[in-house]
Amino acid sequence: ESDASEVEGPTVPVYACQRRTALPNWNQILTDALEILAEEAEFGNSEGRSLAFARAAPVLRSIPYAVTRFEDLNSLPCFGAHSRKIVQEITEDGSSVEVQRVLHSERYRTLKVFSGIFGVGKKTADRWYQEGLRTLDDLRKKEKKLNRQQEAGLQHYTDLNSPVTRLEADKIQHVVQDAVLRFLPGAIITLTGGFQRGKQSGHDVDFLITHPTEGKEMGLLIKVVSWLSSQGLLLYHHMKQNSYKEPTQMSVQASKDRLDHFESCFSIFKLDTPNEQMESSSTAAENIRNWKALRVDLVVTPFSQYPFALLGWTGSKHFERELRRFAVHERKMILNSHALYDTKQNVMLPAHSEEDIFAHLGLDYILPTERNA
Ligand code: 8DG
Ligand code: MN
Ligand code: MN
Repeated sequence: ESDASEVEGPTVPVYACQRRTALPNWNQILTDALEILAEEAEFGNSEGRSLAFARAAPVLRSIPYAVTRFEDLNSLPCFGAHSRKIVQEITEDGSSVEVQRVLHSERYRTLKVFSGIFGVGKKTADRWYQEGLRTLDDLRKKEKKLNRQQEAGLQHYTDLNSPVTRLEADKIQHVVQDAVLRFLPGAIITLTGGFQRGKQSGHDVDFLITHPTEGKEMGLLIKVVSWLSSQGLLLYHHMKQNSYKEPTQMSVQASKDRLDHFESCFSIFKLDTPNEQMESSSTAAENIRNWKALRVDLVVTPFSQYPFALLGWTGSKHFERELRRFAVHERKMILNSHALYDTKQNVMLPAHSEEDIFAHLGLDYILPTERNA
């Protein structure tokens, strides 16, 4: 009989797309800490440093137990000296000096607020910080030149930074479904992103729209968006044309392209929130706002690209990044939200389902609810 302490659990694979990462997260305190450092490094443009933390945290998300001792890390991949030290600090002292320093730093806090504005990326946030701006009021007062998207982001900042619930996502789905089917009966509308992974809340609602007859989806989105707009349901939107050219071959660059080329609409919906509480006190009912601003992404895909789009938009972001990295380095294949290409045989690999894509890659199928890396 072997000693219990020598019994090793199954080894954790290196790539996140080889792991099943279900909710809940047993190591939230540790993953929060590592993700704060990853974000701080990203703010500082230290891509390598950021990736090291960003790869360590999901390992802890994937294991179904809490790491309570630094030694527990010995059997886990993707942990460099720095990430190990953070875990050691937290398991031994309850918190990490470095993480606390970041959390309290003016720069991190400011960049966090600014990059939380819809339409403001890390570069812009940093530029504003360098210019001495610190708060949302600074942005409003200084009458900073904001573009239309940032203007809307600032205006709806509070709503857009409060989590979208599953119930709200379902309500939006009904609205979108109704609008799409009005113009294209037989269309398929799929809720993707975090909600597809089983999350109970998210920062936006993501939809893929397609039709089994390829070509029928063309021209649909503009009609849908115009109609939604005419109903007063959109507080903001911008559209992107389809810019995809079906390639005969793909380069590694195609898998590094973070943005895809589908026709899409990035919007802020106005969702009615009828006041469900009873007429309570005498406070003026007119002062109670009965709507909420919500971020919604609508993406239209030709049916033949739908499985790739679904895999790409279901996320998580880290899971996607790892799928593409695995494809290139382990299989010499190029994956993006449109297609999969085998560089050894020089062929595009078609797929009818997400399962087909995992099979092409020689990976076990991972359910959407297990992609919370
Ligand atoms: P959350 O909204 O619940 O917070 O999380 P999420 O649903 O996982 O994140 P997301 O920011 O809404 O992104 C959903 C997935 O969409 C994510 O894996 C990245 C993927 N995605 C693409 N193409 C594009 C694109 O062109 N723009 C954006 N923003 N996301 C894209 O596949
Ligand atoms: Mn989302
Ligand atoms: Mn989104």
